[in-house]
Amino acid sequence: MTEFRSGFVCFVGRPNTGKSTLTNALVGAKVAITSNRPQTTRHTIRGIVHREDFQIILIDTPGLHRPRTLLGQRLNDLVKDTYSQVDVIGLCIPADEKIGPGDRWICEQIRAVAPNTTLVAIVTKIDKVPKDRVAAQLVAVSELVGPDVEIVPVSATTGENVDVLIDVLAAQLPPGPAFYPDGELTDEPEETLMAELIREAALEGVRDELPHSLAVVIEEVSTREGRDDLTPLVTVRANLFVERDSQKGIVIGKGGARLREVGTAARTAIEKLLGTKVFLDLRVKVAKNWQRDPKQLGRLGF
Ligand SMILES: Nc1nc2c(ncn2[C@@H]2O[C@H](COP(=O)(O)OP(=O)(O)OP(=O)(O)O)[C@@H](O)[C@H]2O)c(=O)[nH]1
Ligand SMILES: [Mg+2]
Repeated sequence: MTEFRSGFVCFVGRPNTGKSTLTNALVGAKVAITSNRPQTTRHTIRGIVHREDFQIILIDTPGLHRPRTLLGQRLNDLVKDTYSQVDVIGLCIPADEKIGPGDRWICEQIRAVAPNTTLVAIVTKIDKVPKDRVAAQLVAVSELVGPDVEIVPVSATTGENVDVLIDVLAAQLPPGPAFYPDGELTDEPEETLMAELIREAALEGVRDELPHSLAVVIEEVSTREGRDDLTPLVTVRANLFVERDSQKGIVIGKGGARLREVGTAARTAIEKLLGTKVFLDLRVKVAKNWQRDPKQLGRLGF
């Protein structure tokens, strides 16, 4: 019989490199929201991969970048804290973008903060480019991380090589017992998942600086009997914060049209999560410049 292995793996990389999509693909369920806007992930999220002879606790982290706000600074600190607490660091680099100063900077940070932690390089989004470009990226990444680091090309969207990546990561884990009971896929509280699903819906289609300005806080969740007395109806009240009055108008849209769309998309996602009918009451509020204000950051959970 093989000895059971367990341990922690964190995914790091520039914003938008596919860390959260990959986390979901490995877990086999949506535990992290994703979007094509950079800085979608704002807290570390645990996703758990269960197999007969190992358990991987994946830690999805916010993308690393040069911080421009207090929020950015806090997110960077959070990621650096995680480096030292894991068995393996998975450095994510997309197949369809040139390696840049951002990747080199992250690599240096990893080496400085966690010199003894196993590094695995992951070339993400390989479905987006032809095979020869994947091969060229593998060479470029190998020059970045050095010859001793294993490199795995993967596509979270098509699932190509996802199993290979799981095995490579599992092979690096120490012997040990499972940390989470069978079937538990994340440690995210339900309220956090709900807030994130609302933010994901709100991110869809907004541009420029607005994605950074969005924050969601769940105010109330209550359950009561539905009209037919069989299906419970969950009421979720949530506030969607923006930083300026002008942004409020954009989020609400003409005659409330955009907010209704966001509400419908979020409600559908929350219903799927909870497995019940949901009444979602969404309000848009202004929290002036919350990204730069320590007090407001605290209130919003950062
Ligand atoms: N074609 C393709 N697109 C992908 C793949 N993985 C991620 N994407 C897309 O890339 C974008 C960013 O994905 P995320 O998973 O949110 O990226 P992230 O690294 O978590 O981003 P931050 O949380 O902002 O740091 C989304 O639009 C995804 O749909 C992939 O394997 N193939
Ligand atoms: Mg993410």
